[in-house]
Amino acid sequence: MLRFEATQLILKHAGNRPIVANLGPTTDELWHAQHRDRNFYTYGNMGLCSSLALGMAVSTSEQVISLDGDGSLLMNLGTIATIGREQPKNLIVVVWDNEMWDQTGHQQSHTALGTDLEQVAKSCGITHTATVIDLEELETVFRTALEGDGPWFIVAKTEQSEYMPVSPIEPEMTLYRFRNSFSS
Ligand SMILES: Cc1ncc(C[n+]2csc(CCOP(=O)(O)OP(=O)(O)O)c2C)c(N)n1
Ligand SMILES: [Mg+2]
Repeated sequence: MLRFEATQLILKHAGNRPIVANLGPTTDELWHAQHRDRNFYTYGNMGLCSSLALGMAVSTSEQVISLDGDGSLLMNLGTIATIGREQPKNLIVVVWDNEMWDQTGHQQSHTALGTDLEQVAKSCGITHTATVIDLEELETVFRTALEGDGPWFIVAKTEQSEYMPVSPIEPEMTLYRFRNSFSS
């Protein structure tokens, strides 16, 4: 599955829910798919996407969606344990697992060599988990996640694709727009 098409699918069902995006191609593709005030782009901020989404989830009753990456999550596996400990019902983590650190030159990550992030999530006490390999499966699982309680942890296997143009992200503007979208 292509991450861009999968991102479009997430947006199709996300409504106005906040989406936190991993750095690099995930942020770029989210911006190109649909720039919206409720996108929180984490350009340069490796490993903290789901930590930020967790913080948001415990601060709002709205469902929060994290679009994380295998390489970044591997750098901060502790956040999975914290999600398992806190059990935020309104958090949905989707991991774009392309089995590589794509942005820095497609180096193979641990998930290409046996590390199973869904099993990590399960062992941390997250009971709603799935691994999906195509858009159809992703749509079914994501819609189920939106309809019920979480936390959800969805590993979506994606393939390598061409880089899209870097999105014109201004971190201060991201914060400004995103915060304002909650106060209105
Ligand atoms: C602390 C830190 N180390 C390294 C980098 C360089 N870096 C930027 S993106 C990236 C790869 C991220 O991998 P993944 O989360 O799997 O996303 P993908 O690139 O595959 O979409 C790396 C190593 C960084 N930005 N910050
Ligand atoms: Mg990756």
